[in-house]
Amino acid sequence: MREDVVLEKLAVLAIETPSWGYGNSGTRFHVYPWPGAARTVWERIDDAALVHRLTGCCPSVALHIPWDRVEDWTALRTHTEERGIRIGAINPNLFGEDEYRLGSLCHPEARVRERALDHCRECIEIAQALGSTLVSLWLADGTNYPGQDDLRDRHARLVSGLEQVYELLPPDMRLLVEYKFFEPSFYSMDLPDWGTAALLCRRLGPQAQVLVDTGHHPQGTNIAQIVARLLYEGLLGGFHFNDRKYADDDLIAGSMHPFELFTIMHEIARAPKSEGLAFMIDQSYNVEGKIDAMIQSVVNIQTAYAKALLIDGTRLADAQAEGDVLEAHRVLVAAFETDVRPLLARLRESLGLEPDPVAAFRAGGFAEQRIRERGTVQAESAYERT
Ligand code: LRH
Ligand code: MN
Repeated sequence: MREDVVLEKLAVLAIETPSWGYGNSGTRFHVYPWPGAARTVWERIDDAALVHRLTGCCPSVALHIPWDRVEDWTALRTHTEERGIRIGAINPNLFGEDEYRLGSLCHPEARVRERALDHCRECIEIAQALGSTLVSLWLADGTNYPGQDDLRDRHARLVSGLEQVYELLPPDMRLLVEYKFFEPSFYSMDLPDWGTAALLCRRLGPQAQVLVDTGHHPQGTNIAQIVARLLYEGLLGGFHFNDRKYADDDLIAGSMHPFELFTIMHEIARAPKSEGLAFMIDQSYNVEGKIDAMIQSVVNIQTAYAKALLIDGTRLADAQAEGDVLEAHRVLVAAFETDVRPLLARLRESLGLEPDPVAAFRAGGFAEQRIRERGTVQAESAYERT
């Protein structure tokens, strides 16, 4: 693909960052407070705006409710838009209340299912108030032991619950359905895989699409193939990009499996239609700084996409047609091994930005300024909360 076309496509790649990636977060063992980390949704949005200012490609921030709840949604919208970004996906939280022990939309008791539906209704209203057209739903629902609950009944509740959520959507709003194969449930997750999510979205209707979180698959899963299939079926709505070595580690995208991220972006680059796909980051940083880690993730996603756009599609198609297996693979590897840093630097310079946004953050005094303004918040892990 000609370089100018590659630059054009890179210039329209928009990556949404998660508000929850800017605050202190940790594991069940401990939360290590980061000096200057965002303490409130207002500061989390300030940091998301800084990431957009330094990268030029993160015009929206995803919120999680109630983690980001405020009294005055209009004030939050104004605060966000005054800083040059907008509110993106609204994530309901159907796992953070005591009564969700046995699930939310799939809970055996109608009372709890009603409560979960109420929360989804409220999140749709919040999205409307904030000018967002995306509700991104992940369920922690599942069981921990065989026999704990009836698996067919739970699926029936899931179908009924999502149908009721779907009915609540205004015409311009999309529902992203996120699956995960385990955790926090350890025997069955009610929404465990892409197939279940695809069946549900097909049943719900055109406003429902599948969200692929790259950390939510069993080891060895071919995520690029899942993406190719969902694109073919018109059921792919977007991504939660992150990386992992073992489980749902929520590490920097492309930090463990850059070639896997490249193969995923190859499916996106060759897709006839990829407009409207939500490219979102879903990560939390336990031992490193939040803002520069987020910027590094953005850079890694841009890098994977730039390399994918450089794949020689003609040579690839010819080799595939001739059954020249190695040549076909070598065409991909040639693009993957291309150093696209100069290309990305030119893109950023064309936007009036520093060529290396991580270096720009570190040299810009932004971290020091935040430590002066915010200090260091004492954080506590689940264990220490007792
Ligand atoms: C679940 C998940 C989901 C979010 C949460 C922060 O593992 O990926 O997308 O709600 O992380
Ligand atoms: Mn996710």
